[in-house]
Amino acid sequence: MVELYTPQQLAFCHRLPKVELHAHLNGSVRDQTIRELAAERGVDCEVTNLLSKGHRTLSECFKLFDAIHRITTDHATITRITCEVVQDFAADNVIYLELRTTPKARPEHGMTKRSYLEAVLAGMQQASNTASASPKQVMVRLLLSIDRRESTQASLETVALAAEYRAQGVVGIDLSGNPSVGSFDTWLPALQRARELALKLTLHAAEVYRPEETVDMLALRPDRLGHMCCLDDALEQQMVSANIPVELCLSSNVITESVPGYADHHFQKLYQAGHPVVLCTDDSGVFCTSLSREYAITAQAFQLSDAQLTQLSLQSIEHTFLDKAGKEQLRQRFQALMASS
Ligand code: 6MZ
Repeated sequence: MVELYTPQQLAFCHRLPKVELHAHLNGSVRDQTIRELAAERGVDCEVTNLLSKGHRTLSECFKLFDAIHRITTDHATITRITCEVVQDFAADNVIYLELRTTPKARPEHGMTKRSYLEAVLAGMQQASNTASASPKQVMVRLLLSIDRRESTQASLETVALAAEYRAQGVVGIDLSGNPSVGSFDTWLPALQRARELALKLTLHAAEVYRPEETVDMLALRPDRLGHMCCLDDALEQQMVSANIPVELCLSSNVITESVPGYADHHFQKLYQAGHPVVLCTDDSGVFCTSLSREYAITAQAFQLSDAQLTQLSLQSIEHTFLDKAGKEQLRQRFQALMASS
């Protein structure tokens, strides 16, 4: 088997201070935690079967998310997984994490979108409390996701919550979920509302080929785009001229077969054209990866030097949803860590 990267590349990428901008909470849960929760709820067979598959199509992925959601139903579990996910990114030398999650109303579990969000914030706080003595500090901000299965009303609720919890670290809105489900006009009112409220916007786009939808998404001029795997020349041109940064998740795209292999990934084309791109994990739990590993895979697939990787990571700071002062503070931390390493 061809090695995806060398141990030296992985070691360098691990040491490199990094910025994660596209990570879904329930897709980033530790394997061990999933197995524990599944065993507690007596559904270990179903979950273990789904987990054990190395390759999974996009639709199989969404079955796995549904299975994970069935075992992360209570507030204490949401708090636990949030804390663990933040700790895992910190341990990987991620210095800034924009975590995203879909607030869920589950009346049967006494959960509302608001109480779900509060449970996530409690997990962020717990991680921050336990990290106070550690040199590996990660600054965390939150994006609230709208799932493509949600109605106009439900997506408007999510946007209202995001605006209300801005002071607690919510910086924007994401549209995600099974790309073959739903129609863009359902969530457009909520996305426009987010704009009016000055929330930042990132959309999962062109994870499958849906050109009419991608045109509508580009017309909204989101602040960032996720994936952009399946484009024709005209759409690609539009994206490039709009200069919208793209969150790229190589392992996710290869495993789900949105792109045929690492060497074929559109990272290369966009990077060489100088288009703003950010390497991300998507779902580190579901795809058994880490941000360091994604950097190492990219380094090997496209022969990037340590200096180019450092630059790529540093430039990611520009595409965060922090304000100018926040970005500057993060740049200084990045430079200080590089100088001391
Ligand atoms: C689109 C994805 C995704 O929100 O419950 N999600 N949406 N494409 C992907 N590529 C593989 N990976 C994850 O985290 C899980 C949810 O994130 C979205 C899906 O809506 C999934 O249900 P949260 O924390």
